[in-house]
Amino acid sequence: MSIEIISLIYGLMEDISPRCSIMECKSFTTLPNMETGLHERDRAGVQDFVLLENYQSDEAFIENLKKRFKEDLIYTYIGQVLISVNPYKQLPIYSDAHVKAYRNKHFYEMPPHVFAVTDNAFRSLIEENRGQCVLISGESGSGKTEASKKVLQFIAACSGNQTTVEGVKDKLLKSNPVLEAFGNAKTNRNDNSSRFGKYMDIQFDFKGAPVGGNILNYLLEKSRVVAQMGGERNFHIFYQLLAGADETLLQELRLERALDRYSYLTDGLNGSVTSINDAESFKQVQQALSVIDFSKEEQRDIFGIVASILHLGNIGFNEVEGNAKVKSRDLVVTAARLLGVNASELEAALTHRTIDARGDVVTSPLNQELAIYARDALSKAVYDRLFSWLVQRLNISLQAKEVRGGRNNVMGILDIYGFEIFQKNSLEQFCINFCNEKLQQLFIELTLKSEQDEYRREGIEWIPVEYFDNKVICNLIEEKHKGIISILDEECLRPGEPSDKTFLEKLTQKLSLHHHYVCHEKAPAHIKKIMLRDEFRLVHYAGEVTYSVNGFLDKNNDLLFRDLKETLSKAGNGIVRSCFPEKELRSLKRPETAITQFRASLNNLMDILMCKEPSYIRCIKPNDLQTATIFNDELVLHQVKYLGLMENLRVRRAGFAYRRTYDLFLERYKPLSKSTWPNYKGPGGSKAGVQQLVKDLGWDEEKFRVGETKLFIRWPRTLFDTEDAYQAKKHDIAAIIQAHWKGL
Ligand code: AD9
Ligand code: MG
Repeated sequence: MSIEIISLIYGLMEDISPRCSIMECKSFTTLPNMETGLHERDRAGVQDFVLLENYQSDEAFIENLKKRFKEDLIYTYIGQVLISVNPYKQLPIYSDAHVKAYRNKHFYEMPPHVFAVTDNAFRSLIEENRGQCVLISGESGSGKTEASKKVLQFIAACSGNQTTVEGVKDKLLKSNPVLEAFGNAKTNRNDNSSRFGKYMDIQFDFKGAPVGGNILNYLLEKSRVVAQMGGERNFHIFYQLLAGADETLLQELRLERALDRYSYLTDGLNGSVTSINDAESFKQVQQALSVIDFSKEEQRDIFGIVASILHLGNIGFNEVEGNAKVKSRDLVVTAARLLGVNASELEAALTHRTIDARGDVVTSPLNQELAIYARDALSKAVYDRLFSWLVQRLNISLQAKEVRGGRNNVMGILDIYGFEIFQKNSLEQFCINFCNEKLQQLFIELTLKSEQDEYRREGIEWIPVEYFDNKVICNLIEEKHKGIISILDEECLRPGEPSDKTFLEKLTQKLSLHHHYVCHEKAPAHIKKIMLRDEFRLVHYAGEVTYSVNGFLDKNNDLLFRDLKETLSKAGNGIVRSCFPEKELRSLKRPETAITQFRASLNNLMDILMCKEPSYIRCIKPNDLQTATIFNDELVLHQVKYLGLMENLRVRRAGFAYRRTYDLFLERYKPLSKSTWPNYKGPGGSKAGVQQLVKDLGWDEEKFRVGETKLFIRWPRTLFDTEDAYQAKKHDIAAIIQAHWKGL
């Protein structure tokens, strides 16, 4: 066989080798399959915004998303960032066949999909041993949690299938219904809104089989346990238990099915939601708990706690000479039995407060208002700690027995509450929106900034693209001594009589000149009209939010009277006892404030994410009505803007849409020129080879730039034409080989 024919065969084999596929996929950022890519482009917009003719125009951007949404094409790329528009209906695009179709494919070989992003990350993890994280962002109801489930589904479906691995996968998948039952609730924006943040790490062995996992949870919105806004519900588990428990369990827990019997369930929406089947979900939760190895006793304790909270909520108080008295002792007895504490002790703890001032122990009675406060604080604390206990317990079950892969064999999935603007916004929204600011900061660091840094590093001449860097808002919130968090903590810890009002005064005094802080006095007339005196306003990257300071200090102090802690530390219910350890009572250190704990856990999360290779899924909701039929241009545009998608696209387009290392470019396209086929033999290595190749291809100067290590290509068309030429050449080559074999 001639040397030329051998080289031809070699060239073709290279083309389909796995080594080639992963590297191409990472460096050839946008190479659509000529059939699916172009076909789909013609059918409904472009599948990568980089291909959009009028890429500077907001209207064109929205039009493209809308066109695709109407055709049920909910995914679109900007380079490697996936944009996902919530379809609000089940689409037949997540089947096993789809998993298979996306497995081991070049990123752009198939239409955009959450599976493509996952496959890409998964292969980087396995083949390059690089820790990965999938960052999912977007506002409440935009589809983050659903996307995170699809990521998990794909990983579970396409990784190892030995019995041990199946067990781990089952547990990972089953952790979702449990966490959602206890951590999600119906809000006015989303019937299944996550009221906590979740970061899940999946650990793999060196063969790519999942061997364990770990979940970090962030700030559960525990105030929901005792009060909900109109139209909203408490956490799902309360309704699930009442609807799904059998008669024996209900009797054991002294519960009745009627929701209106429970004061903690009657604030908001008193009833069921059509999209939710509570009884069915309860069965799933019970089944999931069994799969995750929760013992019968643990399950009994968990539901005992949930029931005890419903009973606690019904405990009312009279006031006699300024002292609170429990109205119905029966309820205290029932709650005490479920928690495993002494009823008289619980009653006393609900109506008294003991203060230990350096050895001077003084017990004083509470008035009615304070007793209600103590009761609600107890319910919130018990629920909150039960939730954290559940996560810890899940982690024990998910712990890898033995990890043989490197420590980088981890893929993280971040699904955290979206940006929130409510009618009334309190400390919870402040924390949630702060978290979103930090994630946007990470996006800027890792995507917009790093993209531009690459041009600089590669020595490519480049006009920087302006983008809004929200670091200024992060600083406003978290800067030491000067930021809102420091001011809040200072006020909480200050002796004297700090109050929400004095906190607001301090804020205004220190921050009124900041461009992103608006106080009532200095607000422009049209804002002043809608602002109350106990409110401040922040200009977040995603929009302006007015916060009411009412309750800020109280929520931040997160006080649970000592008497209650002491009672619970002796509980017969094992979970309660472990959630309120005695050593906490003995500690002389003042517990950290809620916001300080939150900031520390967020910064820890940022550190984890910074050292991983990120994949982005940016979720968008098409309307506020949770319906499949409406695409609200204005609402979508707002999200596109604040998610920084236009800037993201501009950065990708203004520069060079594609880049590829010289070695890889030459390896693939060397058949297109005599000077590089079968190998480039001139001086200067692959860089010079590529320069020669593009010269032979007749590319003009405008189309590309030569970087230090990579070739940068400005327009997609250039690459498509080259790829077309390559495909044609491949056919010619195949024909030559066939003819050669026939002739032998
Ligand atoms: V929140 O910040 O937790 O309040 P998410 O998590 O962004 O919010 P979620 O994933 O819960 O939103 O999606 C809201 C609802 O939209 C889901 O309950 C589904 O009914 C619907 N949804 C979202 N994504 C999809 C999808 N890919 N296919 C079908 C979807 N329905
Ligand atoms: Mg969610």
